[in-house]
Amino acid sequence: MAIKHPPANIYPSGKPCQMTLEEFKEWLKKFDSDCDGRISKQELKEVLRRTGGRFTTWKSGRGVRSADANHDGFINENEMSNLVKFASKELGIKIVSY
Ligand SMILES: [Ca+2]
Ligand SMILES: [Ca+2]
Repeated sequence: MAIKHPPANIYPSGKPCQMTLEEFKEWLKKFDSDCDGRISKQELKEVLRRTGGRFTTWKSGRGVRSADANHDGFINENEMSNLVKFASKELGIKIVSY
């Protein structure tokens, strides 16, 4: 398994992160390995693998499906905010607004 990206800065203190929605979007973009501006199911799977390693394809598929408002199979920038609920539940990331 080739590591293509520099390690994403997740859980820097070993605790679930707090980030704003803007930071969350920036963070997600680190996982956009084909740089098309959207997060595919495959890319979301990588997010899950990096954050916990114990998450399944099924869960990543579910994350994409629940956030994918226009049902094209990808999370675009507008739809990323729909991932917030998924992120807080499955990834332990707290999205704060300030
Ligand atoms: Ca992508
Ligand atoms: Ca979509």
